[in-house]
Amino acid sequence: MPSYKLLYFDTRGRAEATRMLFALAKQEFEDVRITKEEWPKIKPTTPQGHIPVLVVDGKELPQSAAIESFVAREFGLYGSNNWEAAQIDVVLETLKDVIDPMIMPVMFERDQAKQAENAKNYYENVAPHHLTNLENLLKKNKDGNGYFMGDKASLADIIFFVTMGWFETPPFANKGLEHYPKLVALRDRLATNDLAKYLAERPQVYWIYD
Ligand SMILES: N[C@@H](CCC(=O)N[C@@H](CS)C(=O)NCC(=O)O)C(=O)O
Repeated sequence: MPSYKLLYFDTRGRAEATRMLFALAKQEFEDVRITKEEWPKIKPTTPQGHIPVLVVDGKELPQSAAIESFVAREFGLYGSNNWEAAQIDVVLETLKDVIDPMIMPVMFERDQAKQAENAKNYYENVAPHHLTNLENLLKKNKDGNGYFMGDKASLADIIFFVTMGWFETPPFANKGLEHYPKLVALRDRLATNDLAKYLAERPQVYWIYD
């Protein structure tokens, strides 16, 4: 079995999905959490000057999405054939449609009045279309009462769970999600079943540094 070492900051950020994939696969890995003070020294030694980096038997893999796909493929969490993998990709792309218009205008907006205005616009004009698409994808499998693909949690469910995490933070506080009961139920199932142990034991850190 190869050895896995994941380098990232002591935040959830772009490493949390990979940590969850390892947890789902019940695979040990070294969870290296670099401090802000250590980072300037380590930065020039990384392949692209950024983290996360996954080190597999000494070989370095940068880029969070590449790392997530690699780990998912390693442990059978990316569908059981090419078609299923493509369906998982459809979920991942739909999740990008959900999250991309939220991150910069809302989560990273420091002007509170602007943030409130952007959040309102996001909820009223942007999110419903993409969240409806997402719930429709979930409903294609077991009427929306299982996972996005097959009989077990996959990369799609993990990226979904991480994406839903953004909705828990201010200024969203899960507002509006009641219109998507199957999505909420999947999030809760993952939290209380597949990821329960991981969530109970993970370091209590925020998504990003303040
Ligand atoms: N596209 C890259 C972006 C990586 C990235 O920007 N990482 C940030 C942390 S989230 C970083 O390394 N920041 C410190 C720096 O750039 O010096 C990925 O998804 O891995």
